[in-house]
Amino acid sequence: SGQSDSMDVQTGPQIEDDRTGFSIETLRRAIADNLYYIQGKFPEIATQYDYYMALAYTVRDRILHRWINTVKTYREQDVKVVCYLSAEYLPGPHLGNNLVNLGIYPQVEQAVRASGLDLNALLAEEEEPGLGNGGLGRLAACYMDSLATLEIPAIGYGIRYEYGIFDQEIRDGWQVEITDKWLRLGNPWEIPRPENAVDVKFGGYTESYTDDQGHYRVRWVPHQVVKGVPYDTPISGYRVNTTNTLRLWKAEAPESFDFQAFNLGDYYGAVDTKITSENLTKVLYPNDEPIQGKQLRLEQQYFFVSCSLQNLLKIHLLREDPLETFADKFAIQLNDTHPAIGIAELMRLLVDEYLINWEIAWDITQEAFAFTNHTLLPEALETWSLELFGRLLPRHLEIIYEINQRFLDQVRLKYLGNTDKLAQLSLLDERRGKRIRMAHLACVGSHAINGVAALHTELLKTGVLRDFYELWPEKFSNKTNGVTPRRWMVLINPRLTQLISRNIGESWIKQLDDLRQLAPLANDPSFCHEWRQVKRAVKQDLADYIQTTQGLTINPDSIYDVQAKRFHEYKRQHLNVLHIVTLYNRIKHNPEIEMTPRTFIFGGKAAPGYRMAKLIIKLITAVGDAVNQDPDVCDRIKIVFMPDFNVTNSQRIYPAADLSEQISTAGKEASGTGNMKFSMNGALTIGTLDGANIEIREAVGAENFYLFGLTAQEVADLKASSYNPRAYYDSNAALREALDLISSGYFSHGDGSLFQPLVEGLLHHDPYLVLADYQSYIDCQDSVGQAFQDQETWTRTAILNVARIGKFSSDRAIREYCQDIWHVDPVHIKLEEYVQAKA
Ligand code: NBG
Repeated sequence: SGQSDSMDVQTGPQIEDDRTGFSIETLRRAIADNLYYIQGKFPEIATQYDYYMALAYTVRDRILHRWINTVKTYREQDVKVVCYLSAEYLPGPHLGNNLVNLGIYPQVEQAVRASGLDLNALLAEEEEPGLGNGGLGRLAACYMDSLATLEIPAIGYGIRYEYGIFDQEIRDGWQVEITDKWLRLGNPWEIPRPENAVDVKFGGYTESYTDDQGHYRVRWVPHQVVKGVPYDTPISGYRVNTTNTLRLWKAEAPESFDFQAFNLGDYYGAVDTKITSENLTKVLYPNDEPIQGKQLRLEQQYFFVSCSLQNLLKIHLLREDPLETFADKFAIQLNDTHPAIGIAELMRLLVDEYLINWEIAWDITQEAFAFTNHTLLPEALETWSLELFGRLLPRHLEIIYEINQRFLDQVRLKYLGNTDKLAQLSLLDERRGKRIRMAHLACVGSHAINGVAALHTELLKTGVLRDFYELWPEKFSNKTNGVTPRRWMVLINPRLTQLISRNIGESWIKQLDDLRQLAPLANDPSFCHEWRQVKRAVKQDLADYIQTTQGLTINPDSIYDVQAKRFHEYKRQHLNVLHIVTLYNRIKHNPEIEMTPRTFIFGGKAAPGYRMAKLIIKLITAVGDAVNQDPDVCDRIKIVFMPDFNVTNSQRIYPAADLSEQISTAGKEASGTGNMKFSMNGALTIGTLDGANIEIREAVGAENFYLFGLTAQEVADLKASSYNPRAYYDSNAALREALDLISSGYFSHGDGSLFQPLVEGLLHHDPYLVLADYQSYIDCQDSVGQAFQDQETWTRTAILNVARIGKFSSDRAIREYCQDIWHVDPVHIKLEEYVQAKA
């Protein structure tokens, strides 16, 4: 049986149920049944996708059993539940992950083989839900995994976008965006719950009235109502029965709301309403920064937050708990400011709909909410114009005014006569055409505020949120990000997982600190040898994949030097390119030069409207076209751009990397999480003192980390002292030569203008200090190249990186949130047998 650890089914003499059994024969039969009864196909005409669906339903049945028991237990035991509010989730493909968590990978592999099929081929059929842009959405997914694994009652709330993040194709070296129709072939992992639909209001006006008891009340008369329908996806924990819920809301037209009166005799008008309503959750905004002034975006945010809070209140009242205890039963986490409108919405629901008085409602709200900030970039701090906001959410605008007035009264008392403080702290930015500051709303309405890495939290306290820190230092804490080792090691790197587990057992999968037991093995030659064989095999896999998908041959013995993340100037993919061009120039000057062969691998999407990011992609592919074909290079440099970086594709990349590029301008990357995934899989990091890099370096040891570049303080100082990038160009011959080669049109068929915006931008502005860090980066890369020659030392260093990476498990992060912010405890789920449950 696949159950172990705390997955205790009460066993006894029992015939395996077709929908819960784990034996190979039962699984094989279940797949065949589902092919027939769910897909409506027989083997002669079934496609691989049909078999994938049949298998997915087979696995879902086994999860359902656990899911139902989990929901039942939470209801019966009246437990405190974590509610994670996030506009984005990037869970990645579910099937493989569920096999790992259920502990039935080997059985399923055999059952699939017994059906004449190949499990890897079926896994490849799954279309991942790309419901996020990058780190923030993926973090939410890692946290959902850890919550379930730690047996913490939790619901993730979000939006069921019909089109997720676009698929990226590269044509003529440029990024092209293709719509992501991920639901086209159905989604076996979700269950719609139309019976739990809720109504969400938009627009209109407010009016006051006096209720029966003579109280002053406000009523919101909306212009439009949209129905939110929840779609639930089970989130299984690793080797536990706990299966939590990811509840994503889809917008539909309501059946009621004057639909008939409105559209009497107007059939087309009625259909129109349906279309406009459904537009709301049609598409994810593909930007990693807020979109200024897009009404639909604000509608999306309010829509999913209102649905979720209404749902929570319903659950609470169903349990017959008084509203005053709401915050004892729910901890609501705001994943960045996108759901911050929830603070005003909970106030509205409590005050207007449930008639609670303001002070009590405010206590409940502050106690329930906590806020995580994910960025330091000032342009990423979300604000909404009063005009737009008031038009869409007239009642919330009033509530925000009220919150602000009461808040500023407090501030006034503390800072007598200091009008600057009032202006700085206010929820309203009076300068730039009157805007609502969502981060301020989140801070005022939450009892806890956190950053996502130590440096980031410090910079919040001294930078963007400094006034709030001065006011309420006790609200602030740091929660360094983490990632789940189930997906990011066990699932994607079975070879490494087996090597580790054979030597130190399996406990590390749930207690990542146990990887420490690997440290002594770094001095064991035969272990090191096996480690190298594993790495070599994984690198060969990636080489094969690149060969088949792109027809490009890469050398598995070269350094796989990888930068995979969203394209943004602060992440400095162009600094990486300057290194490549510098190496290329060295070869052109001296074709005989000794050089450790490198394969530069890039992956990542650029926001469709971010011209500079897209130009950097073009530069990479252009340099690749020239260098990969140049006979002088003799395979010492290869450049690969892997299109469509998403969870699925990333899973091939992390395990194969030797070198992880984490080269953002210090003080700009809040944390980074890719940095953790690379290290866990035995890559060494070349990085700046930014985000979680700092803590990774502390954990693995400075001697096992390639550090370069300015510190956050030095960056700030240099920018304050009128930074002159041109001076670096003038004084550094190699840098000048690299930039000149790009400007000359060498990589653009003689067109000297193509990359001018990039080169000119660097020479005259260089806001992210690429030129200032250039030499330090080149020197550091030279020592990487040297070090790779000594494979024994390199391997030892890689092993030590993995042995010391335990802190960066999302389990550790979630434990900290549970203790310091949410005050929730694990709830053990026991399985009732289905046969009994039915009776
Ligand atoms: C991103 C940061 C990353 C961080 C993730 C997860 C946003 C707004 N922020 O550095 O850029 O790792 O959040 O915290 O997407």
